[in-house]
Parts: sequence; C-alpha cells; structure tokens
Amino acid sequence: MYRRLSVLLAGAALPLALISAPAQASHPAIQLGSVLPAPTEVHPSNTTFRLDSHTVIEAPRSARNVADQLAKALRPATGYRLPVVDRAPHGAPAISLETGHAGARLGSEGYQLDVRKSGVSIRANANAGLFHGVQTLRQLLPAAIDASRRQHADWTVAGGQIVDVPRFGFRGAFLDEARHFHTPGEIKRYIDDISRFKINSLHLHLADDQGWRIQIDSWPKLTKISGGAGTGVDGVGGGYLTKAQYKDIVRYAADRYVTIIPEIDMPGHVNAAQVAYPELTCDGVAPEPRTDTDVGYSSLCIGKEITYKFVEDVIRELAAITPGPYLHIGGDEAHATTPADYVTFQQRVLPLVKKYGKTAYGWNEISRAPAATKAVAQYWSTDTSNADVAAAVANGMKVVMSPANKAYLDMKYDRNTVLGLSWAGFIEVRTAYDWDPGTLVTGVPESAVLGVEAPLWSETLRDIGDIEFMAFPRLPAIAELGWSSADDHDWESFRARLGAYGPRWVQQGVDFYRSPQIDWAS
Ligand code: IFG
Repeated sequence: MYRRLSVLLAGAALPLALISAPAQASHPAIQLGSVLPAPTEVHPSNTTFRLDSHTVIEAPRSARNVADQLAKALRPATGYRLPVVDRAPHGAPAISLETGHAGARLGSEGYQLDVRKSGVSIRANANAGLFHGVQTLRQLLPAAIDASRRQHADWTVAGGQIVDVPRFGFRGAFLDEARHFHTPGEIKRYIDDISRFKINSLHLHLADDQGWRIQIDSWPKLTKISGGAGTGVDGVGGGYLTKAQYKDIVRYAADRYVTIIPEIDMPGHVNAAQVAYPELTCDGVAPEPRTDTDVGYSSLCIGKEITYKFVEDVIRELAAITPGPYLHIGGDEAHATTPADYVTFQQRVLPLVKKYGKTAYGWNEISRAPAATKAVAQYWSTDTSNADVAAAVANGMKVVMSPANKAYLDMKYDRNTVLGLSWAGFIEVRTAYDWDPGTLVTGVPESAVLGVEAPLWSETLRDIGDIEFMAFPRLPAIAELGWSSADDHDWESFRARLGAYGPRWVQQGVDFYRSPQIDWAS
C-alpha cells in the first residue's frame, strides 16, 4: 500500500484506464534493437515472422529445458498449442533452437537469432545461450505476450538477425534474506524477473545480526533459535530455508541459467549466531537478540578454536548443497574486530572455502588479507579508489562491481521514495546506468573485473512487491552494464527502450517505479 504513495507523490501516476489499455490489434513489428540489454549486433531485414496456431517449437532433446520454458511462456497469451518437437514437420512454421558449433565468438552464453518469414532460429554453443536468445525473442513479441490469459494480438516478430554476446561473465542480483526473510516462492519470482534481463547469478544473504536463514545440520540452534518468527527487522520477517527448499531454489535457478551464491557474513554481522551459540562469543555470554538495523557491533571470537570449527562446518555444509563456484563469506563492517584479528581470521577462513572446492567471494574489505588474492572481492565502496583493493588486484584478485552509490537497489530513488535507505545517496535510473564497471575504480582495470552485481538489502523491504518496486526499473540498468558493450552505452537509447518495456511489467503484474526520467509507453 505505502509503496504506491511514493508514485503519487512523484506525480508519475497515470489514470488507471491508460495503464490497463487493451493489447493493440496490430502494431508495427517491435524493432530488433529495442531489446534490454542492448544486443551486440542488430541487422534488420524488411520481412516479419508471424506466430500462429500452426507454429511448432523445434529443439534437440538436449535443449528441451529451454524449449519447454519457451512454450510455457508463449502459450497462455496466444492460446496456441505450440508443440515442442524434435523435428518440425516439413514446411511447418517453426521456432528452432539449435546448439553446438555456433562459433567460438558466441562463447557459452551468446546466441544468434534469425527471424525469417518462414520461421525463427536461435543458435548457441550451449543452452544458456539459447535461453538468452529466448528472452530476447519474448521482447520482440508485443507486450501482450506476457499476459496470463489469451489476448487477441498480432503476434509478429520483426525480421533480421541479432548476434549477441555478453561483455562480462558475472551479471548478478542479490537478495537480503536476513533482515527480512523472503519465501522460496518470492525468491523464484525474483529469479523469473531477473533472468529476463540475462542476469546469471543470485547472491542470497543468509545470515546477519538479526536472523539465521539456512538450515545447518551440525549447528541446529542457528535456525531453531535465530531463524524463527520475530527474528526479522522490527520483529517482522522471520523464517529460514530448509536444505530441501534451498536445493529446490538452486534447481529452479539453474533451469534459468542463474547460479545461486550463498553468503554467510563473518566475522561481523554475527549476533544471530551468537544468540544461538554463546560459545561463539569471547566471554561465553549470549548477546541479546537484535531486530534493529545497527551494524558493526558483533564479531566472532578470533582467538577461540571453536570459531573455526563453526566456520568450517558451515562452509562444508553450504558447499555440499551449492553446485555454483562461489561461496560468499561476507567480511564487511567488522568494526568490532581488530584489524589484526580481521586479517588473522581471513587468512584461516578464505583457504577453507577452497578446501571445499569453492572460490571465496567477499565484500572488498577482505582485500586486506594476503589470502584474498585467490578470492573475488565484491566492491561496495562509494569511493573511486581503494588502496587495499588495488594492491590485491595487482596480485591477482578479481572484482565484482557493486558500488553502493550506483548499484544498491535498496537506495531510495529520491526523497519521495517511502521504501529504502539513503546512506549512499539517492539512485534514480540514470545514476544506476551512467557509469562503467571497467573504469570506475582506479587500480581495478577491466581485466580484473568479472562483472557487476546489484545488492537489494531488505531492512525496509518486506515482500516481493517491495523488492520489485525497488529493483525495477534500475536492475535492467545494471544488467545492461554487465551484458552490453561499452560502445553501446547510451542513456537516450536505454531510456527509450526502458520506456517501451513498461507495458511488459504491467502485463507481468510487476509494480515498478515509474521514474519521471523515463517516458513510459503505458
Ligand atoms: N551496508 C551493509 C549491509 C546493509 C546495507 C544497506 C554492506 C556490504 C548497508 N553492508 O552493504 O549489511 O545494511 O544498504
């Protein structure tokens, strides 16, 4: 309810009638170049493909996962059967998915989309590329394609070719499960939302001062005591993921070529763990449970051996249920840990991640530890230089860019935004878009940048509606910085494509922020 207040305040609200305008009977085919993120190469032709009741989806068995998702996406609004077949009947109009030998240039995530009068083909070296090509195809159909009920629209796709390859391999989103627990259903909905923009990783912040949000068998009180009702901010938003639920989310994400990255924040942000296990404090006394939003007051006891047994057990159990390459071990705001103890801790813990077959990922403070040169630092500082990070990068550390004053989606859009925080400043759409991950920070050249990630902290975000209001329309800006080439970076082009995308969020039921910086199509 209070989300909308900010829209009215911003004066961007449109009369309801306009928002729910019926799908147009016919429309000029949507331009190939209108896709978000901007594709690498676009070669329009003067033909079009019309999807109709005879269209089939042709795919090899190995690409069934993608083909079935494409069929599921197109059937409701068109009402067409769109059967998935190994081989299209001769002469049948087909959307063909083809993998293998698509050319080294496309890598593992790129694709080539060809739209002819007779049919559409998507070629890629791997299914991830096919999936990304499908997201593009969905955007080339009228917005009505996202309706959940049959629409009478002209299902034409503009003819031509798109060749599309990502600039960065790491294009991430982030949900803070600790401050407010979001259910598996909400996490899956967010995975649906972000995968439309070719985001390929979702970082889940699973423990913090307020609550512990993932079942750990060897330390059961973590969730029994610190994962229950009342352990969210202001006592709202408790709960936790069982291992079964976590594995189900991992599978759901993998089907959409999104890798899950779990984070257990240490050595700070550990009050919830210490409430459950007082032996994890230096004096053995359980701290009070906390549901406020202060940070920097808690620390594991660096000198006690049980600390490292705890950390290793948690890393071991998380690694066993995480197929992705990364485990995030936090490392931010350890203000209650001395600088020397912080380095001691990281020197013991970073190698533990490797011991269990994963690459350590941590907030950029980990760069103070020599062991971090084999890890990945998530840069969240608002500064454009950082000596520790530059030194670690010079010794091989890689970086994911999440500058809080550009990429933190929990920052308010402007002073009217009811949700969110503002400690890193207001972030309107253009602020989220107008920067370059490859050049932002001195001493962090593009060669050291794996990509980008857009954190969404949940101190003030209670449900998926809050999440989507803060994520959209800024997440596509971060997604474009991760996917599109720096040469294609163009605010006027981006804002036009974003404005045209608005009706799709209306069809999807996404309550997005109608930024006054954008001319929204409806
Ligand atoms: N900083 C804290 C988060 C969260 C955030 C909210 C990091 C790495 C402010 N640490 O961002 O726990 O409170 O914007």
